[in-house]
Amino acid sequence: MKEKVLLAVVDFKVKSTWPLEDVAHEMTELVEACQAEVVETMICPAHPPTAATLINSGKVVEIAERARELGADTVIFTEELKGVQQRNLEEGIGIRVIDRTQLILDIFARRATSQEGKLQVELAQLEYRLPRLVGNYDALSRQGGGIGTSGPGETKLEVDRRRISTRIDKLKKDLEDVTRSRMTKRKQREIQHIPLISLVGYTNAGKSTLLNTLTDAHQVTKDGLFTTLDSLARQHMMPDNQKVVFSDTVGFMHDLPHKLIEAFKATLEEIQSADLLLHVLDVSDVNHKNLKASVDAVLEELGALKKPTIVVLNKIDKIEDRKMVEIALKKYENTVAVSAKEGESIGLLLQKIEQELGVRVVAVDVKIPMNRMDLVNMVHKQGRIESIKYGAKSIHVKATVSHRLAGMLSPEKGDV
Ligand SMILES: Nc1nc2c(ncn2[C@@H]2O[C@H](COP(=O)(O)OP(=O)(O)OP(=O)(O)O)[C@@H](O)[C@H]2O)c(=O)[nH]1
Ligand SMILES: [Mg+2]
Repeated sequence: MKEKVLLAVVDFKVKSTWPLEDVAHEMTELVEACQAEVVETMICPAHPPTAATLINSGKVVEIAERARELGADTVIFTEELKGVQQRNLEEGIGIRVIDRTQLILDIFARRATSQEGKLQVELAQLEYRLPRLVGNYDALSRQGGGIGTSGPGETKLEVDRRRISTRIDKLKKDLEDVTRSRMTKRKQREIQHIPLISLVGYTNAGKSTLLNTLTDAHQVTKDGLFTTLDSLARQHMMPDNQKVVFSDTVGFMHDLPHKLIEAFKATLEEIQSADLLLHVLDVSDVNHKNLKASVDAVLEELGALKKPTIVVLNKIDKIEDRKMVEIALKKYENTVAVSAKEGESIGLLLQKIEQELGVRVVAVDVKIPMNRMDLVNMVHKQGRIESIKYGAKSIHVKATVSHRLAGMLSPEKGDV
């Protein structure tokens, strides 16, 4: 049976770019990503917010009654709760209470498959829990599964602060090792001068679908939040014979928990070292302006907002009135409108990528001395070989390569 969730939408009564209905809708999708169902949504005033329970005490009683009537298992708050607030609410309502951050961390814990992903999620979960381990923090048993219980688990919840801190230090060290090996791979790519193009965007925008359409990757795509957690990079030969690497990574969301971004820094470094970003935006979502602003905020935090970027307006097949696409195209800078799913306008996107990279390739017909096998290897790695003939003294190569490599192959032409 599905876990029953009562959603407590906290209303600070301040004007926000994210209306409460949108917040509630997105939270419902997050709950569904945990295979649970929202049985009731309650707007809970918090003006002013209270230190003890965040929301008004009368509302706490109301939630408790409603939760009992509906047989709810968990109450999820749309705003972050302090340790003491969470504890008081659990006491007042009588069932488990978690907040949005815990919900997102839980989804990540369920989805993480790589060693790096698991380390990152555990780190974020422990860092979230550490300041909340005060007094009788485990008043309600967290046994028996359900949202908020995936990940480090019961025994770790009961260990004291010191042991959690030790574990955090260990996780950080392990992550450093993983990051180091990632850096080595990146260095190799840099030596080979293969441009890196990172796909970024709100979760569910269609990043993985686009990667699959652009390359022969088989990334899992799904209508739901946070399908991809681990980065995947794929080499691809552009129509102008320039080799590039496309990389797909975890999606963003508005108000993504800071600790989570911190913990995922290693994965997100792919974005920081990219030569070009493809910001994939679901333009069929009426809310696309907010979605873009939220992604930009995370990019800013990563120091990647100023990178060369193409805004890829995706899912245009879902828009009946093509005038809307025209309007959106004018709204943002450097845009292309595509359908990653139907393959529409992908050629246009590739052209734009080539323009942005500005690296044009040239055809070469050269004889490379026998003692310069290193150059032949570079042609193999970076360019496309049309023909190769091994002579007695030299190797006759016909290939298409970057300007830079062409200059190295025939230095007398000085084509650098
Ligand atoms: N109609 C339509 N649906 C699309 C298009 N591109 C992606 N989708 C659908 O949107 C959903 C999400 O696609 P994904 O590629 O998994 O999205 P993502 O950005 O990788 O999502 P996360 O990994 O969760 O961040 C899937 O159901 C896709 O089939 C498109 O161009 N048109
Ligand atoms: Mg994905």
